[in-house]
Amino acid sequence: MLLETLPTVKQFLGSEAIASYQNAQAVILPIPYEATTTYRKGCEHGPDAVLEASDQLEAYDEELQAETCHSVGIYTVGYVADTRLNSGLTAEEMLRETTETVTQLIKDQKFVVGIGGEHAITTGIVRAYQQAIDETFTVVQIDAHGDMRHEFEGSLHNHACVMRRVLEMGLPTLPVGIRAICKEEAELIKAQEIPVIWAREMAFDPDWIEKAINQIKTPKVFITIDVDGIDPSLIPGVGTPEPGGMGWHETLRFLRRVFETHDVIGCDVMELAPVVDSVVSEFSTAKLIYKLIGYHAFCRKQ
Ligand SMILES: [Mn+2]
Repeated sequence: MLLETLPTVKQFLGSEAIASYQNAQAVILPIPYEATTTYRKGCEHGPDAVLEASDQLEAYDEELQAETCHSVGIYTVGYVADTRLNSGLTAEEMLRETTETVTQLIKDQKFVVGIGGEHAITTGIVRAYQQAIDETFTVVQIDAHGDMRHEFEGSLHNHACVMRRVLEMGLPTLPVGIRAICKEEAELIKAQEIPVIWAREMAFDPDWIEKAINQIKTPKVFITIDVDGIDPSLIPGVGTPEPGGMGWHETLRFLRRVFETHDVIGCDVMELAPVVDSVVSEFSTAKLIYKLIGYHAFCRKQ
């Protein structure tokens, strides 16, 4: 798919986004895809809510002491895998459309942040990186759930299966913040010795961040964030909320350390499902995305 054919959207940071596609180092890719949500629906409206909320962000980042958007240039491309318009397409077709678009963005040397949309679509993003890069990379997953079921409710592309598909691609993973899995996933974690950073352990271990960083064995990393990994008191607008999630500052500190120690090739931030009459979830998600772009710009391993 050619980028020019994608529908135009509201820009991340609104009028603050001053870069053209050509000049932007960071590109936001909104993916309003929702097909298999099992509990609370609405994540296809996540990207729009984040873009709307991003208008309220401060351009200046007090931690990084910079106006990230002016240093980097951020451009938001049009929607891909939009189930609001193309509900007839299969999951495979949606994944293919996503892979094609991300492949183009990688070719144009953009730092991509995908905004979901359902977590299932991450497979399409990761696939693009695997095809473009000839070395292996670790997929760091922030999530409440394992998402490692072989299939769920008859679908291999259910959001509860996304990390199983990633494992099948032969990529190592580091699941972080996990606090809900089924027996099948528990057995898989044991059998494949997947280095899970459990939410219950991080709550009592002040050294969890460095322990987690040491578990990443490849120089390159892709970060996938299911916003339900963060505590629902901070981001209640998710499909399947789980208590006992990651705190705001520990999430940011962990992410910053990943950027400082590894080469982050791309990111996505998935599963935001807006809550009526509350903007806290989408604003926090917008801020998280701005932090990812800021850490990539100012903290990355050279
Ligand atoms: Mn997930």
